[in-house]
Amino acid sequence: MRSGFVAVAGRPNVGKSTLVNALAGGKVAIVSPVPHTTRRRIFGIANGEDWQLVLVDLPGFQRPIDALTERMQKTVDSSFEDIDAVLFVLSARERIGAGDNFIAKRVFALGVPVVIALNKVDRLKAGHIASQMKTASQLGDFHALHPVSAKTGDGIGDLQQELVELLPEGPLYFPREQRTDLGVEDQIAELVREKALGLTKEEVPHSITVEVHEVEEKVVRAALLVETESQKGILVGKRGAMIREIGSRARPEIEHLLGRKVFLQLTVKVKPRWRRDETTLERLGL
Ligand SMILES: Nc1nc2c(ncn2[C@@H]2O[C@H](COP(=O)(O)OP(=O)(O)OP(=O)(O)O)[C@@H](O)[C@H]2O)c(=O)[nH]1
Ligand SMILES: [Mg+2]
Repeated sequence: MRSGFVAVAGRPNVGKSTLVNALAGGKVAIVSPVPHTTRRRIFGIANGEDWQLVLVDLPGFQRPIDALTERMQKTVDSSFEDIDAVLFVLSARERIGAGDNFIAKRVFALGVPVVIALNKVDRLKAGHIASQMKTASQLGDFHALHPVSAKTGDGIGDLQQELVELLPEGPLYFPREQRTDLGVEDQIAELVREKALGLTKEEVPHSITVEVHEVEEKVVRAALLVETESQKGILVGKRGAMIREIGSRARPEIEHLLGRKVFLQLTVKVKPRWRRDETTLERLGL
């Protein structure tokens, strides 16, 4: 039996969570077009006949600006301990530059194999992919470099196999049927947040957090917290249209997760400066 942990590092928005979902063979982490979507460490667990690969999805590397982002970056830093390999994710659609170099310095100094995934190669010209691969290969002494598309699944099988081959002998860390370490309430909170992120823009997505209050047989109650009255107005929408839309997008996925039909009751509350409030962040598990 081979098993182990692979930390997923990279700049915000390069597709780390999408890649973790693709490698884990199902949705464990939420995804959105907004950078800084992932706020906490989430395990995505993939199983084979004689292996278990635990992908450690992380927030993107960033310069902290408040208590929340400080905690996010600390999560990243502390997750590089006790891992067997790093999956360093780059976006083929962006210039590989200073941000990636900064991360490269960190991950190549860890003393574990680094596999580079050049993501988002879908619909890119072969010449462009080749030149991005060349730039990526200069980031450090990598173990392997895989051009992939987390979105279409292109190259994911090969990448998974590569990571599995790097795993040491080890035990089954999680039961085979478990795909993530996140509890059900946290998974529900994340799904609601994902739908809210997809429907808002500018500063609003960053000001949203979700608290699940109750998961009953037939009802799930959750609150979306924002920082200002005007953000609350946006999330509620005209005659409640926005919050209804968030609910109708989140409910099917929550039902899929729970394996039963539920009524999803969402409310919106203002909690000024929650991103700077350590007590609230602690309570939210961030
Ligand atoms: N075209 C294309 N888009 C992708 C691919 N992978 C991810 N995306 C998109 O890129 C955006 C960011 O994806 P995420 O998976 O949330 O990125 P992330 O690196 O986890 O972002 P943070 O958690 O904010 O650091 C989303 O809009 C995804 O749909 C890909 O292979 N191809
Ligand atoms: Mg993410």
